[in-house]
Amino acid sequence: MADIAQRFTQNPILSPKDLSPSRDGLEIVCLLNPGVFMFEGKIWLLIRVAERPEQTAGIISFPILKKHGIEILAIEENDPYLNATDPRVINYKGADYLTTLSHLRLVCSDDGVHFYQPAGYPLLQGEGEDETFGIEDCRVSLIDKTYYLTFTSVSAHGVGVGLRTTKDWKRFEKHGMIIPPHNKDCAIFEERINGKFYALHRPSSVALGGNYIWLAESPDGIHWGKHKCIIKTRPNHWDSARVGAGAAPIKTASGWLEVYHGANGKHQYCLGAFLMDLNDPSKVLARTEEPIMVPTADYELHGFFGEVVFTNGHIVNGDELTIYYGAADEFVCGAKFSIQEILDALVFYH
Ligand code: MAN
Repeated sequence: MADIAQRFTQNPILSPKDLSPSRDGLEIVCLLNPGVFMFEGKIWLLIRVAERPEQTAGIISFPILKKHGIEILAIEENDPYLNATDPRVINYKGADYLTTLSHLRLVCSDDGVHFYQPAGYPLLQGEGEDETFGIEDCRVSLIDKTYYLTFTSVSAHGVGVGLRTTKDWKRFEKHGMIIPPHNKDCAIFEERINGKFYALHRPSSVALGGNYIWLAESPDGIHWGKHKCIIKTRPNHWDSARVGAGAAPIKTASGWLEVYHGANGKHQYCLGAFLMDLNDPSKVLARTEEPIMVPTADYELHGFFGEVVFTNGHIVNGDELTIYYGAADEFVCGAKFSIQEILDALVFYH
């Protein structure tokens, strides 16, 4: 299937070997799904770095964050109580764990292609009992000179949305879990609409319902209510199993444009787009039928978890949209789109 993405020729722009593990004894297995923002004239990525202990033959080991540091759990590969068929998650004696522990790391760049880790900025790590399995896939929204970081907080309690805010990327204010499990893919609009904050988020409902995109309102960007389901999965489509928002919506003359991910039953992750009313984003005006980006390059097809393109960060410059994305859950890549071309691909509801 063809798509309308113009991939960077330099892809992947960051691979696990390009950064150092956060501590001795760990290895970086994946770099993926960066939040993206401008700060002090540079382009910054807040990358999800997924680590695990260096593995020894016949044993699966993985880290968990505890109050006093990291604890390593080790299970024999042929233990009858172990189910390790998914490279991302394991089940042991009925409980789920992640095979890797993710933290968030800052890198910056002058040209948007070559990134380095600047000195003097902290790593963002999971903290407290709701983040013992790490923090992931951060969206960064800039509102009134404050950066809002919405990320996935993972623990044995479940998967929810955490919020931290910062102005200088050195000092952070923690607001705890703003949307409880099961929820992820939360992106806050970068402008208030009629005085209110808005955010997209993705609860998962196991019985009735599914993995749909919802919209929420807030008076302060911290407390959220008036939840409304706005985008559902579509049977027999590329987005039949799950959908989730990417970064903050892009304001265009026709409406708020959101690039989102959709997966099918075979866990193939593609990107599509939808358009919301400028004045009332709970009104969805249009949506793409076909994906705008499909995993096709070798680094998208083969990696830690193949056939994945997943974005939660971008830079807008006039008509040019540069998305940064996780490829095959292992590499950080970039691609450019024409915003007009995405708008032209939308199918209006009426
Ligand atoms: C899914 C995948 C993993 C992620 C967990 C928890 O299994 O997206 O990469 O670690 O959810 O968020």
